Amino acid sequence: MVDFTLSDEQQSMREMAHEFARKEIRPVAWDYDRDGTWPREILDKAWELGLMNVHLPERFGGPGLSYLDGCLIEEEIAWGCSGIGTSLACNGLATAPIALAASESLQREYLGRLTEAPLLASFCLTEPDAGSDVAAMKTTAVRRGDRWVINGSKCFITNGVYADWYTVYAKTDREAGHRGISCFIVPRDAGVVVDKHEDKMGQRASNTAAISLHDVEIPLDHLVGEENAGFKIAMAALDRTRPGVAAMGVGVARAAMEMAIDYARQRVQFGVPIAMHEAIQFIIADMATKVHLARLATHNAAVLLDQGRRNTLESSHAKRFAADTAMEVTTDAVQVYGGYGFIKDYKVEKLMRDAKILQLYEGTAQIQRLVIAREMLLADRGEVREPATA
Ligand code: COS
Repeated sequence: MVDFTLSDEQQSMREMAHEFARKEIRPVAWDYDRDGTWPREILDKAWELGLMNVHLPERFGGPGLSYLDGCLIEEEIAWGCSGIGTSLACNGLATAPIALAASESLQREYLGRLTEAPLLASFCLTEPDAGSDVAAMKTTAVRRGDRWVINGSKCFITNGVYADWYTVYAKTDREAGHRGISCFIVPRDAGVVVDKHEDKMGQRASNTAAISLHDVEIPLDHLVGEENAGFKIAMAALDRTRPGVAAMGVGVARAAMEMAIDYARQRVQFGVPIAMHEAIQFIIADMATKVHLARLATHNAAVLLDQGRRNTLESSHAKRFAADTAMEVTTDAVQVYGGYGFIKDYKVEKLMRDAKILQLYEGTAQIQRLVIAREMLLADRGEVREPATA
């Protein structure tokens, strides 16, 4: 059965997230953007309200919300500010591999920590020479006695400066390509070095760092899942988090569309509000359709996860379409503002800068297309692929 009605609980959760975005995030979002400062106070409040770590199971103190619930929250938070949204959502990416594959005792210790205090964790996959090509990573983990010894550098690490622990991928078999990668939990105090805080174009309230590990020793039991199974753990984790990124794209696009509509109603040219001109109406109509479809694709990808079904294709559909939508709608919103859209006082330009990263992180727009093409061309070779529906 296809039913797009939200339950009463989901509606109140969405309203709560929206109120938080409206009262706590929007009023300060442009200050954080200008200064590139860290929204610690907002994160602490969000943690208190249960807007972080939303998928962590109840047995570890989390709220155990569904993926669809998470998307409802992430859309609202990103409507307030996607930079702050990324800061809030990052624990979800770091913990997804742990929830998927780690031992019960690792889960209890490290997932539990995040529900006991407003701590952060980071997902460390990308390296200077291994972005889209994950299998090309150079970080190594070598077994020495009762320890793993890890060496390497990771870049573009969200919350990297502040994380309490890191989900780190490293080569445990250098000759085996993607089959030689393993996943580990590395506590910050094991010796993780923060090399650089990045100064970014957009989402400036999120923290992005380059980190390195020099002979960092961790216990043998800090291996997540099987040795050499890290690549698939990473891919499966991204299947679970990409709908959340898509939801953020919907939130950013919706915010830009609302601003464009408000502006079009009050800006007068040729004797009437520009909203009366068909040229502007068509732009608004396209924005509305894209936001609507991006949300449907996002919810579809999330609901499949909630049903325990594989969503690789739908996750990439949602992430690619919502991120592209955010970029297109924010760019068009600046266009509706005309020259004023290019001026920082008018605020809409921040959304255009923020949207760009959505097409880059958690798999670029091109990687999503590559996944979609492979799923369509290879996954069900010779078979008619039944469309997965919510
Ligand atoms: N779930 C489970 N397993 C998966 C999977 C998924 N979603 N996607 C791929 N796999 C498996 C494949 O089935 C294959 O298994 P076998 O070894 O048994 O054959 C293995 O993983 C390798 O898959 P593939 O051949 O497709 O790997 P590639 O090296 O060609 O890489 C892409 C595939 C490009 C899709 C992958 O590297 C990727 O997603 N890159 C982007 C990374 C990213 O998002 N970075 C952002 C970091 S977070 S900001």
